[in-house]
Amino acid sequence: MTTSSTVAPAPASQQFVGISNLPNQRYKIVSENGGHFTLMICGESGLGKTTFINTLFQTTLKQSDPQRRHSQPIQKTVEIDILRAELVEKKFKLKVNVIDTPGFGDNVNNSKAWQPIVDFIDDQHDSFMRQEQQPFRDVKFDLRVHAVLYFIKPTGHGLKPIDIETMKRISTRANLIPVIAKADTLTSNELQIFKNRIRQVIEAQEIRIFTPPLESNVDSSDITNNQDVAAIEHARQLIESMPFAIIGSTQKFDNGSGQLVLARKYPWGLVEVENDLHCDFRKLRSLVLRTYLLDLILTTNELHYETYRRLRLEGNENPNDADPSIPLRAPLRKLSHNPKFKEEENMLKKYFTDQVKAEEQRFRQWEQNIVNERVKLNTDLEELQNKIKKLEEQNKLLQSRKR
Ligand SMILES: Nc1nc2c(ncn2[C@@H]2O[C@H](COP(=O)(O)OP(=O)(O)OP(=O)(O)O)[C@@H](O)[C@H]2O)c(=O)[nH]1
Ligand SMILES: [Mg+2]
Repeated sequence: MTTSSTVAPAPASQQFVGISNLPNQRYKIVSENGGHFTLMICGESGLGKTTFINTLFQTTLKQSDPQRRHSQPIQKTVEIDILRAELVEKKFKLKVNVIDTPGFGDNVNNSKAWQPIVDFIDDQHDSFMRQEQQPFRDVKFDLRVHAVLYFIKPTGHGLKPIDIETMKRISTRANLIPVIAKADTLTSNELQIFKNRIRQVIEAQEIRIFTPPLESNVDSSDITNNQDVAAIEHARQLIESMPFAIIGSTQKFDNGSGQLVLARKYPWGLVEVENDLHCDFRKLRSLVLRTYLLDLILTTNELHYETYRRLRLEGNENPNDADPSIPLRAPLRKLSHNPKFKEEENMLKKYFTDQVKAEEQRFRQWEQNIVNERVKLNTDLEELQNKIKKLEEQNKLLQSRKR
């Protein structure tokens, strides 16, 4: 069991995710912007990324199809998977997109393991920018990534070059939140040392990670001074706990006092997911889905998307100023990269072919109708001509009789 924090567990009333408790003015901004949030999970293979998503889903997300993900054991994630869910608390609804990514580290050459991840983030910025450039600027599809959880292997030693490289690239594009995976495999002491080492490397490598703002950015008329102080204290505690140590599990066990809790079971006892004395899961959930949800959305729009947009618009004119890790030109469209898109592409192709076929059929029918009409008119004409002929003959006969 690991002890990563001295913070006492929150009272039951705080067990809510808490989005409905956002101050009014924030609530309005979130709902006016469509109330949606996109979270991406990445890191080395087998670190519990998919398990973590299911853990979050079980505890906070209402699933549209609860049978789908829990009926079978988790398989290795092999392609970028987009899960959509709706987070409901009181009357507040938030659409959450979770992007599960395949873990890297299995290949002989992992030097570009970050490529699909940064491509995905860039593609979303690009797609948003294209939609904004349309005459009506009616953005219909926004999958810009608001936060990336980067899973670090609990080795106890430090960060691997691939972790540093990947985190650097992500941090220039999105809000990066590093987390220590499978925290139950380290002792409390080991974990603390590991956390310090990671913090040092992040600082030395100048990797920009998302940190809760320590000053209050909420309108003071909306909040009392005490709440302000509490918010700053909460932010300070979160910063001190970073990188968050997490445990994932979708299984529930009796915690000894008759309560069923999400946990991992060991011969010596339980490691509870939602216990602040065992791991930082609740802190991470609070940061991502509650307290700093709006900061994550706003910084994505104002910092990351704006940087991408500026660099793209400047293009090659001012290359010295540009961060080389952000593409200056539009990324290539890779519709068939992800089987999900491939499926959509195939459906569109089929729709198009069906439409062409139907039009062809209609045209043929129309052509046939014209031919039929012409045949009918010709027959009518022939009949009329015959009648005229007959009448002429009768006329001739009458004329001759008259003489
Ligand atoms: N000890 C421990 N094991 C975990 C934890 N979370 C997940 N696991 C186990 O780790 C294994 C891999 O979990 P996944 O969730 O499939 O890992 P992943 O990161 O999605 O793996 P890829 O899809 O291959 O990248 C499973 O056997 C999980 O039960 C954890 O917090 N602690
Ligand atoms: Mg997975």
